[in-house]
Amino acid sequence: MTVVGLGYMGLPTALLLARSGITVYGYDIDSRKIGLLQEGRLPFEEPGLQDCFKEAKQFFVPTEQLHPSDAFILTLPTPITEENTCDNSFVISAVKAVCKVLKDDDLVILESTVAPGTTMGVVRSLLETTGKRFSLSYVSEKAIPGDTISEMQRNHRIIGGLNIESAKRTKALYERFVTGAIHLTDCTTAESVKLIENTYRDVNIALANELALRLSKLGVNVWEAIRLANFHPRVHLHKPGPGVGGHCIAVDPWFLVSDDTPLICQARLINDGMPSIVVGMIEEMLRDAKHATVVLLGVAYKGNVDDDRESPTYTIKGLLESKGYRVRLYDPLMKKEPMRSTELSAVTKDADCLVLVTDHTIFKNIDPKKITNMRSKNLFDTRNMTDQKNWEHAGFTVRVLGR
Ligand code: SAJ
Repeated sequence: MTVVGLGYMGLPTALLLARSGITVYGYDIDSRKIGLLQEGRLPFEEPGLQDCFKEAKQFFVPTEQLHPSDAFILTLPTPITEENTCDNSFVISAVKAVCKVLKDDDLVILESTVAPGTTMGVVRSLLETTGKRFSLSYVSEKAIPGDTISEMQRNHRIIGGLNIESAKRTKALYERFVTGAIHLTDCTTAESVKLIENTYRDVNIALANELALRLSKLGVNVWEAIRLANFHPRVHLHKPGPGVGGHCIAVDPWFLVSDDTPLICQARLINDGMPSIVVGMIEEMLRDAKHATVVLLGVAYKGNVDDDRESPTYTIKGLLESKGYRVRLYDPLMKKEPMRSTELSAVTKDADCLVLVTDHTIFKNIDPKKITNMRSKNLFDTRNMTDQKNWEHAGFTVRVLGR
């Protein structure tokens, strides 16, 4: 079989399948990536991926050539267009490439996140142009960056089939490495489920953000209020923050947005508006500091990962710079140089404000007493992670989002 597109989801899927003992061709148009894999090196890091790569070695064949196969799993990116719709162009070129090698009775599985109806519409019609008999399914991935390998195996999977035979064939393939329950449905329902999952999270975070802004004006600590509300057995509120980043939650809800989804649209706008609100709060803190230098703690879009896709940090940086602030970034978890080896003391020198943007656990361990070289000591914590009293004892003026 072949996995088409060896990204954050495609590569782990290919390796898990190969590790189960079937030959898996890993096809990608990026020759640098294929070159690295052929040399035995991974193009990115993810806990457990290296071990999986070693264990899959015998059965995993990275290739720049799309070979005839019995089954194809398509894990291509589906970026968002300027009009906030789903850009299917990578999926379409991959399906066209598959059409060239398709044989009767092959199975084609789409894993990319798409607007409901894409598998039964775009993908099916392209495959039909070949005149071959085929099975077709949609399976969404649900793994979270930072725990991909383990979540890919243990999470429930929803398989949507063109017909029951397609769904059953797909189930048999995924059962080789999935230990979670597998549920069968139709393609469009399966596509929708993927979008619902991330939309649920986006709307929930938007509610938490709105509550943070409202309740803090009433003198309520929203973090404490949410913690207490979550003791109710049927309430599970998420946390406020500086904005929603990553390539999923900040993007997927748009694929559902239409004239009749004002709530989903508004949630996106609330979350996308958070960086600007954070910048307004930083400006209030720095009212008296001319030509202030702001240090953003954390570049990753969320805690304890080294992934900066759609990170709110960059939006906050751009907004601050457009207002004349100097901005420095600090994130020891990022692999990129010079970020990786920058010392905290180098970025705090003569700075006026630290802004905790990413909830990396290591930021909890920063000792404020050791920060002695700032021009003025201000801390704005967007994640409610720091011990406010401890920082105040060290001479900092502290403000926390939602308090
Ligand atoms: N965030 C908040 N408040 C919260 C939780 C998260 O502000 O209470 C922010 C984070 O800081 C981050 C963003 O939201 O910037 C998204 O982070 P995340 O951990 O919620 O989600 P992702 O994008 O890393 O992964 C999600 C997951 N989806 C769900 O949990 C429903 C993952 O399972 C999916 O596989 C992934 O999207 C995807 O590929 O769709």
